[in-house]
Amino acid sequence: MNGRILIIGACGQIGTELTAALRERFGAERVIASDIRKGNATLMASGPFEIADAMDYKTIEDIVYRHKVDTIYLMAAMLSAIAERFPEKAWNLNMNSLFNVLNLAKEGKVEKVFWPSSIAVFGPSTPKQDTPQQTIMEPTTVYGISKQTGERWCEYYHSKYDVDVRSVRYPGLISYTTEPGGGTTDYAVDIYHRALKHHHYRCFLKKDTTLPMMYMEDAIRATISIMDAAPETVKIRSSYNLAAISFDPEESAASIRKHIPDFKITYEPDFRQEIADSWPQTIDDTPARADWDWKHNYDLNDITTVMLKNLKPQYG
Ligand code: AKB
Repeated sequence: MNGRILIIGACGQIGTELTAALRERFGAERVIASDIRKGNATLMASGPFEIADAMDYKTIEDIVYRHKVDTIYLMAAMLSAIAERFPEKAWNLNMNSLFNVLNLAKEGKVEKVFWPSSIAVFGPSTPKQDTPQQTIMEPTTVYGISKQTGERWCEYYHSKYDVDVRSVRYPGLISYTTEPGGGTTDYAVDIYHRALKHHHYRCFLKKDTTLPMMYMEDAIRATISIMDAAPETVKIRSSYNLAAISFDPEESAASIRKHIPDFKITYEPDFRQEIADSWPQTIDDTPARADWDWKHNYDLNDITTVMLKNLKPQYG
């Protein structure tokens, strides 16, 4: 990599930590953060930042030229729960931003692209346990439909135009730096904030709703690893299954009780239950482990320990 990196959607849950990790590795000046609005103070102070709408091709192209960008991470997206409220907006954002970046690569203006997919590409007819890389995919959410379509376009641009695009299907991601924004797996982060603040969490999913999850540090490592991998080792150009652990809200609460014994969880499922019920419970990520050596480090108890330790100062 000789040019600079552009992160679109740098102020979101993944983008914030990805920006920090890439700046640490390549130097602040080589990593351009951009988003539709400013991010947290640490991110804003850490290096170059551009306000940009991911759907505006001209603005993105201009940033690419001005900063001599050769690699783009497109992290802007509308997640599953919010997308159900704004289907058309979600479709436009999730698809147009992807086309902008794929077209920049097709025209030779950037060399490499990362685009995130999700376990949301699967649907109720997909096998729920050890969901394979290739299987039935009939997503029933707007977000899932946009991610599945995006995967097809990534593969198409790779095979027809030789675009070097790489992607993983993220599970629910757990982090303390930036809160998640509008997903179905958000409970797995909210629960730590509420546990510290109120010793009680009212969960919007049922207690036995098992979903695939991952600690953010693992997710960032996976993202950077697939981008580092030699092109011939990245054999899947739609998107790779990526797994770490799976748990339900009861198991999450039990791990918190090891630190906060009087913590209570109650259940009031809402519309997000139907989304969660349509997704896999466990994921088989053998191709990612075989092709570019992926492995996770954090299990549920490790995540709980690190989340509570780092969030505690916020709640006194
Ligand atoms: C969501 O819940 O929408 C996301 C995802 C699994 O992609 N966290």
